[in-house]
Amino acid sequence: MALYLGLDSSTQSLTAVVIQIDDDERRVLLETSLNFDEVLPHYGTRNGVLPDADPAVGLAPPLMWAEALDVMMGRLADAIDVRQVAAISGSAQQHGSVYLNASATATLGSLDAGRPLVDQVRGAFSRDTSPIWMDSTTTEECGEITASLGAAGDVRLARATGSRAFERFTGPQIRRFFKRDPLAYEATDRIHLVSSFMASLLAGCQAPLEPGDASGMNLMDLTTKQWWPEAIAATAPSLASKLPPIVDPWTCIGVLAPYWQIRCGFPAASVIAWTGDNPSSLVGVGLARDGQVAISLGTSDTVFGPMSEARVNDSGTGHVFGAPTGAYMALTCFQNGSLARERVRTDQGMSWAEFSQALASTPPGNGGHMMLPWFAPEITPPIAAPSIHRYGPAGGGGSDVRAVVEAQMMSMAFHTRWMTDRIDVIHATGGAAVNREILQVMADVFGARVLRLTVGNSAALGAALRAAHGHRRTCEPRTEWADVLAGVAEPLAESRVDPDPDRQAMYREMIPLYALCEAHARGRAGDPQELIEQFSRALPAWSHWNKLQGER
Ligand code: ADP
Ligand code: XUL
Repeated sequence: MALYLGLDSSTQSLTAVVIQIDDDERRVLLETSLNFDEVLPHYGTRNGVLPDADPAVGLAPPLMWAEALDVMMGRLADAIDVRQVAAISGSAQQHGSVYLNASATATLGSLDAGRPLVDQVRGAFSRDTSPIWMDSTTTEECGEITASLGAAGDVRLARATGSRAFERFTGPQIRRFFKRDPLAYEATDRIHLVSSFMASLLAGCQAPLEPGDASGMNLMDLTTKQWWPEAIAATAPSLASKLPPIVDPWTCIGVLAPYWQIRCGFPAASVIAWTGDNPSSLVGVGLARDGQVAISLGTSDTVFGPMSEARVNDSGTGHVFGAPTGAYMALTCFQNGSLARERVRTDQGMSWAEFSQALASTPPGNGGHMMLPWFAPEITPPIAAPSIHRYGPAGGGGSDVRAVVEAQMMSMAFHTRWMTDRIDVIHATGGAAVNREILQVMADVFGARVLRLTVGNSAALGAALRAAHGHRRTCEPRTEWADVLAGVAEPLAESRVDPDPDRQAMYREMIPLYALCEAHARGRAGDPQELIEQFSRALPAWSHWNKLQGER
């Protein structure tokens, strides 16, 4: 029996998925999660992040991720026969960086199975916090990096690296660290992403990066899949010597360190390079062709899909990353995802069941009540400070629930038009994908069929599949991705939600209005109030939608 372990170190939790892939049996054997706030409360995080009075700051303790790994590997040893694990890979929240000092290489190479991991790695950091993807403090550094790339530096950066400078991307974060604490920067021997840091702990050596996660740094040349010297020079001094090498995504970077073998009973399993959670999810949701996208409704919401060729978006929203298959993927990230839905739910004192009920009992179009739910700074569109804007008739209660979900779906549809000419199928994943009423709004707004994945954590499943793929490739270099995915990463047929043609037609008219509200809120267009009033007067009554539903 060959088992493959995938780990996903996300913002709020560490998840493990174990799959069995034999010639006659393919199945998910185990899926388990460990919530940082609950299991490791001594780090004082809230939703996995260190509380800070400034909403633009997003920091987390990397030691917490190391301790979570120690706890999880112990739990796995209790739950399954870990001696059967042939290979391990993983994924992590993208962009976050971990700063190690010169003692780290020796520490990683001599981990003592008799002592907890955290006690041994505590002294290996040159900075004890990691800026993560929720941090938006680097607007100034983004400007500096862009400016030093010359005229049209933003377009040059986007074309070379797949993204213009984004606050959460690692390059601008590294520059800020270098500016604010030059001594600690100098004492930094290696800058890891969360993914390569976790891989280093498993393999007991300094792990490399692969193009999927490295393309989230504003530092990698998308074509050569190696560091882009101009971006490196524009970011911080001596940076090239501090960055890990970039290897193919299926590279076996070593075997599991003796620490894990002795402490938890694992064999010398292959460790396959880790990647970012979004590239990992691409295989975890089984996406293969253009026209298919996945929408992950996690802490943030992300829309992503495969791309055979890197088609960079000059308008500045969205990113092109490397994909685990060796090709590319497009992605657009919306920070106010579950965070905003939860905020509205809590403000209304509702359970998730009541939230769903509120969606089911409010009319599509919400009588013209629209909300721009930027409870936290937003990535798409870029909004620096939290702000809530309302348009149309006053809301409250169930109307606020519909307003937040409709706004999120319309924003996603509007800002991802560059990614593909046509979307016919959406694979939904992430914590909120269990909510059928949310998926119905998604189907209606995008005018596409929505299917939910069997395994909740597509990033961890993707990691397990990448472990299987990388391991098989070492014996059979021509291993096809389709052979690895078959029978494991497939959506639930009964989860299918189809768009309603009348609602779809209504949203087709409403999306441009939503875009006008957004432009107005950003000071780029006049007040759309009158147009919204016209639109709401033409909206059919709730009884009309109910009747249609009854007839179908
Ligand atoms: P991440 O991987 O970013 O840590 P998850 O994908 O695990 O996040 O999603 C967690 C989120 O899912 C929670 O913050 C919660 O808001 C949301 N969630 C859980 N259950 C429901 C539900 N029934 N309806 C809508 N959202 C839900
Ligand atoms: C993607 C992004 C987020 C994180 C969440 O660019 O910032 O999706 O990867 O973990």
